[in-house]
Amino acid sequence: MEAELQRLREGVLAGLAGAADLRALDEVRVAALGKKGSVTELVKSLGALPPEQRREAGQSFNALKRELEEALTVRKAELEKSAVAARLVAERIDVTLPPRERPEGRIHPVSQVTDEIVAIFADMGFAVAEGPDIEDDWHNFEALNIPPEHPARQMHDTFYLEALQDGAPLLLRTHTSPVQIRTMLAGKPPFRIIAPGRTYRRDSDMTHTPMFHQVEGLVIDRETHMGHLKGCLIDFVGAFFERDQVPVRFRPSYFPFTEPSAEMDVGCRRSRDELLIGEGSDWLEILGCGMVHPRVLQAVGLDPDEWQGFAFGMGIDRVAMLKYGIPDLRTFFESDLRWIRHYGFLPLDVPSTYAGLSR
Ligand code: 2NM
Repeated sequence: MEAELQRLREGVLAGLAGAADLRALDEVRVAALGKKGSVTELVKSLGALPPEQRREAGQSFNALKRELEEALTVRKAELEKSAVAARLVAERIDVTLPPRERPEGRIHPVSQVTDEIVAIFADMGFAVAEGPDIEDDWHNFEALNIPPEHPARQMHDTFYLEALQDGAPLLLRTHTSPVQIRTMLAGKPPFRIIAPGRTYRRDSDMTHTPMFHQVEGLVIDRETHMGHLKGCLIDFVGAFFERDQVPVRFRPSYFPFTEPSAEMDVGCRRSRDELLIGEGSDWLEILGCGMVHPRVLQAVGLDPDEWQGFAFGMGIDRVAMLKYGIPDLRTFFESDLRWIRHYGFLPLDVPSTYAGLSR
């Protein structure tokens, strides 16, 4: 009996020592201490011994079992340690190596221009806010002073979903303004945010795609006025088109959510087949803006006698086309590799206002 125990012990200890990795170790564990393992079977055989031998044998079996379990724990820790060491060697990265000379991937102009716009407004102290693409009527329309019968609802050509919420259909947001609504509801003024993202309208032709990208901005404070709006947006177009004295003009306009409202044009020159922005005697509409309507402030629980501010919105796809001379909007979403190789940006051309937006 004693000899048998000794053989078993040495066999298992040799197995543990010889296990080259955690998997092999586990096999040794199962073969010895598992449900049908050699040690387990030995313990089961105790019952067959005469009662006077059982006690002593039981003690030595248990001692063996404990010893083997302990040896297993020690070996497991060793193997885990060397597994980590092996991984550290195998996955070693030399971060001082230069990047690939010719990276294959390209950044889509929409992503690049979004990053440019974010960089410019981040410099002015704006934070980026986000919200869901699927919205409800209240956040997309009602809170923005667009009641059910308002003509702007047709203007917006909304995609309604079959899913209902409180009996009313959910919808795809027609602008990113609901993000501003959610931000104002969730926080405390002052606010200074921009909301870039996907928006959706039932519209499809040369210059419209059913999904497009917008960025909207919002500033709410106690004394924010139209002068701040103008200064902010004039600085923006100068930074965006990378020119010092971009001619601009503000034309009166109408939006349900702002009063007064305006559209901003930038000076441009149209030659044969080129569009030059930032000089010239023609005008190009670039964005919509205005002072946030008191009813919008009331809808989010702000007192219009205490808080006021401005908002603006612009189409990212459209300004991307203008800045980078891309003629057809629909090509943006065709996933054409030749197109992205031509109009796309290198991953390391990260826009920043200090390095030069597009260099
Ligand atoms: C525009 C033009 C003018 C706008 C207003 C708001 C909000 F939520 F504060 F009321 N967000 N965005 C706004 C104002 C958007 O897009 C052409």
